[in-house]
Amino acid sequence: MSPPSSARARPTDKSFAADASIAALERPRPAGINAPAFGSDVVAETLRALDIPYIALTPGASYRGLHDSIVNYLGNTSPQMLLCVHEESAIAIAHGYAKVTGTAIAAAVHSNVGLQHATMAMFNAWCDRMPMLVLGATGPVDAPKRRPWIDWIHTARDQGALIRGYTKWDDQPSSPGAAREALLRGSWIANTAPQGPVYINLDAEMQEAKLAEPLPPIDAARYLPPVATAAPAELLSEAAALLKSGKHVVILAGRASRREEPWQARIALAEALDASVVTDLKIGASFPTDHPLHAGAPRDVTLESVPALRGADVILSLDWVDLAGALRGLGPAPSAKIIQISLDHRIHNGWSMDYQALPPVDVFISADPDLVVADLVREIGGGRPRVAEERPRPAPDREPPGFTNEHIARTLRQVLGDRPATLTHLPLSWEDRWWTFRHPLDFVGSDGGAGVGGGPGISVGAALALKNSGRLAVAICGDGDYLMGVTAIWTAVHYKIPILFVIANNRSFYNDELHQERMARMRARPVENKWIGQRLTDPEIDLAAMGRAQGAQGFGPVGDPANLAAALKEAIAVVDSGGVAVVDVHVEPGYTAAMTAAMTRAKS
Ligand SMILES: Cc1ncc(C[n+]2csc(CCOP(=O)(O)OP(=O)(O)O)c2C)c(N)n1
Ligand SMILES: [Mg+2]
Repeated sequence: MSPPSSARARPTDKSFAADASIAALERPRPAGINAPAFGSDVVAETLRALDIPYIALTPGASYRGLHDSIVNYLGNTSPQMLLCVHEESAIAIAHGYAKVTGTAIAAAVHSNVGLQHATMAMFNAWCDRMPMLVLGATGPVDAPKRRPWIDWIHTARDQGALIRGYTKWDDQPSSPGAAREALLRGSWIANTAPQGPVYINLDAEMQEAKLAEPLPPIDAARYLPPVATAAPAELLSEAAALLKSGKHVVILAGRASRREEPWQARIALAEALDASVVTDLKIGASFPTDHPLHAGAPRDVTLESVPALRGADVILSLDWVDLAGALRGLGPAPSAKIIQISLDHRIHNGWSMDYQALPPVDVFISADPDLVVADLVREIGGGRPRVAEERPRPAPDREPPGFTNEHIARTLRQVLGDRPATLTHLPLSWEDRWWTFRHPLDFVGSDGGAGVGGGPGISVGAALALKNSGRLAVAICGDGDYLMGVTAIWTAVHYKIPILFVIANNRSFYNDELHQERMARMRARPVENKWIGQRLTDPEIDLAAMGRAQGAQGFGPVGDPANLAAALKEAIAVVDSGGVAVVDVHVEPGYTAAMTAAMTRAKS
């Protein structure tokens, strides 16, 4: 069966099929069951009909029925369980997997408390527009059937209310037939652009009850109709004419899939228009950053960070995350004509304001830009093709002063050479000029919701999807981020998911030191107190040991840039042999001047 064709990865793409070496793990004794007998068997069977390879979970009695069905009815295959130490990891792993593949896997979380742990990670996935099928549980909803105390505290009248503001849809089906329908609908909604998490809450009694009679078989594919989101012809012509009339076109290359075809189409469009292209480190790579038309990838697009915007007469946003924010410096009535191609408005709601400020728009195309850009190129014609010459991004020869994240970038680049790698996460203070993206899988984007702690889990999920791809999965995490999500490492080690973690360890929640510095300056108070309540010292935490404690190989702390290359080489050898490596790098507390300036400008 296939998810809808508007889903961002082709469902027939078997390069993301379940991994054989993982499939060999945690094999149950065959239970010899070949027909569904309980409500939860129907749920499990539907997950299989949906072609979902994995279900990331932290266990809980509220879904013991489903747990049993996956192990003993399905044989822990299609989907296979990925045991996680924390629900936040389970969701983040599903998030990271979707970042690479464009399609949803499942996650299961225990009745209300598990979901409460899961919420921040679900918010991250929502803001990042990444699909996942989250299964929870409650009840028994019928009160007399509850066990004393525990079933009562873990039953909530409206559990979905916890996550309704940052999911596309939720449901609490009360029969196996309704549960099957809910899973089909949820998968269809989650995978249809704009994508996002859905939540399905399974009544414990419904899961555990015997099936009164078998459900009539259905062809699941017929319940997942493809949703066409291409542009109407007249709007396409209008946009093409406007773009052709532009003397200085700027393309804001926003949310996009990891597929190569739309990537090539964006290059063709930029070259046909001789347009400057801006990208965004908040989201995955969307344009080659060494292309002569690339104009920068700042996290915060302003006239200062992207001067090309000031001179633009036509601006094309391809689902840019914060279009109004990018245009803010041009005033409330920018003279440039604005074209927006996005479906995002379809899921804006009253709870979360991740929809950002309202941008002025002259031509609005309600479509998935991945499906429109090639049409635009055809409409515009060859135009003014321009051959992209190799232009290595500034890799300044001079050694940067001190020991900063820039050293991590430089040294990692040197050690990797031309080897394909995917950056699965980057720390907040990363600068776009430190790394070149030449392929959509070179970078999968940030956590989406700025929820610190997402980095490790998202990286493990991305690495799972990348296993056997020939790409090295590299997560570069801040120490705060690593510490909050560190137990995702156990899941990576346990399921033999190779990944390199490099920790930019400034022994601080340093981003917030900057905020305290700013407060002190604004209030004329002592700036030197900014570290209090921020520094993670006395004792310093041994981050490599936290990796080792979970079966990873730990390196460092590396306190001298001269020793970094050797540590990275050893760590990569571990990953090449199928392992997980953590390199703790003691960078100095402090951001580069450019980063500090960008942050203070943004907050002023
Ligand atoms: C869950 C959560 N808690 C707190 C914050 C506020 N916050 C933003 S950045 C940051 C510091 C992150 O520390 P680290 O990962 O070490 O990166 P650094 O700032 O040191 O570069 C914090 C605490 C947040 N965004 N998310
Ligand atoms: Mg830090």
